[in-house]
Amino acid sequence: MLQSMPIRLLVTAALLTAIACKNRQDAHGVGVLIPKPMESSTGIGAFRLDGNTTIQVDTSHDEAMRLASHLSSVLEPVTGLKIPVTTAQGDSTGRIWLTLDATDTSLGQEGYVLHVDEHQVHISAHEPAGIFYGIQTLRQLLPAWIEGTAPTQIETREIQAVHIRDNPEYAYRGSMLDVARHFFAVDDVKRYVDLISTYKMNILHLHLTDDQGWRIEIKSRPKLTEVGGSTQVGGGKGGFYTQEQYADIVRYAAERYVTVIPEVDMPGHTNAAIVSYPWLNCRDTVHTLYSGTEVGFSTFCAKNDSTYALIDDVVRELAALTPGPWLHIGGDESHVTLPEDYVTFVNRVQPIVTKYGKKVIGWDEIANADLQPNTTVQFWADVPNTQMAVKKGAKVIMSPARKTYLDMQYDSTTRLGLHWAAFIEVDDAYNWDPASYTEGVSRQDILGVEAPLWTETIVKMDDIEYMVFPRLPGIAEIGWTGGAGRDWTEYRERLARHGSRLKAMGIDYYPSKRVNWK
Ligand code: TNX
Repeated sequence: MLQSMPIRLLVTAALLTAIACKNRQDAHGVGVLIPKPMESSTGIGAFRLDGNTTIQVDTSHDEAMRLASHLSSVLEPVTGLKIPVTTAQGDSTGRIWLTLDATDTSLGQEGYVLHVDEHQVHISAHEPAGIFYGIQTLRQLLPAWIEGTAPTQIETREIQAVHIRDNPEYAYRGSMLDVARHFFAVDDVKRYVDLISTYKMNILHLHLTDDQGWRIEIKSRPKLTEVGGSTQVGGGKGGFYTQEQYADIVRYAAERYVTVIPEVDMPGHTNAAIVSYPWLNCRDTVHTLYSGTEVGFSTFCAKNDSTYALIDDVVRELAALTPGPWLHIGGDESHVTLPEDYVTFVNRVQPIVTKYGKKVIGWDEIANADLQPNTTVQFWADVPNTQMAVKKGAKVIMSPARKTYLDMQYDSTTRLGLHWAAFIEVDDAYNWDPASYTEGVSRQDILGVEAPLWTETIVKMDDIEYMVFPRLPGIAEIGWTGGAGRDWTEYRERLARHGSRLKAMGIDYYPSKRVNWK
């Protein structure tokens, strides 16, 4: 039979099979991953999740056990399988095996190795964060249904064989959520944490205070929220997080290896605080609750000790609630603060932050002050400020507004957002390299990358999702994979395959025409 088959037909059949395999590999293997791993290859065969699958942890390490249970609980509703978690017992067939390898320090704090073959899945890491990221990668190797809630067909429960060794380029990979212009409930913030950690971001910067609202309870200064928390842009009732709610967000984020950085923006952007305690202002201006969107009209009084006494209370309480190493002091657009007052102010606030054990971050304007050794500057708009920061020895977080501002419109037809910095299409947000973007700011000066979402025009979770996706995965990849070896035409194919994942997550993303969504 075979012998009688014309050679040409045989060749065609072989070719077709090869193409089918290639497509299958691309669709389910490493060709689907965002961010792109450091080293990866697609193998032969697949691992199948079934009734015999177990999750095994090498030792009864608490955190590894927690991650194992987390993986089991992610898989259960969509597979209908109750995958048991055990300590490793030697029977390797059918297991998802999690190992903490104390000896392999080359994997660093966040790196991992993920090996999948027909018999088992093995994630090993030096630190638990690496196991978490290995699990995030594993999720992307499963079809899009993994991100949904509906039970799925048994035939699709396959994980393509792969070998991945992965480690992030930048230690700081974040997004900022402005909860001051519009207030967002705890559950929305938790969902935001879920979304960014899916793409291996590890920082949530919360912009907690601005002219329009003060969103964090300070027990020793109750009016900040009683008065200052009572409105928002557009005149709605605003809101604030109690300290218990904030601690809950911090805990939820930490379980997903996300560090919360609280920002108290000052000396400008402080109308809500000044209305709460009018003596914070030493100009003759009368302040009332503000629900507009103009900036740069308010300032704390830099000359009075009482200003710093309040800041001391705020920083002390906030630092005690924040396990992460940083506290952000804002410092942007202080247009009505005299330049010498501005410098005095930043110079006096930095030691308050370090006294409570935190490192200072500020927007690029703070480079005009004397920077303390561990102060980090967040570049958003001003290149000379940022170059000055580097000359003063500061590290830089790259948030160029023209690339990373998630509140910028995609194009002139976008129904939400602003466009003062640029229109930012999905390829614009991807096509840049932090290490070469700004003259005088090179790789060793850069701590990482952050994409801020300002919320003057963003009212609800649906709006957040529309502006953040599909741009955020690209910024996450810049932070994780770095500048080299990235290419938009290759990335857009991977991104296209995330369309169905985003849908499964219930995300209302902007369906950019520059991507052939799958
Ligand atoms: C500039 S970026 C601001 C924010 C606005 C944003 C709107 C920065 C440090 N300040 O106050 O919300 O533009 O895009």
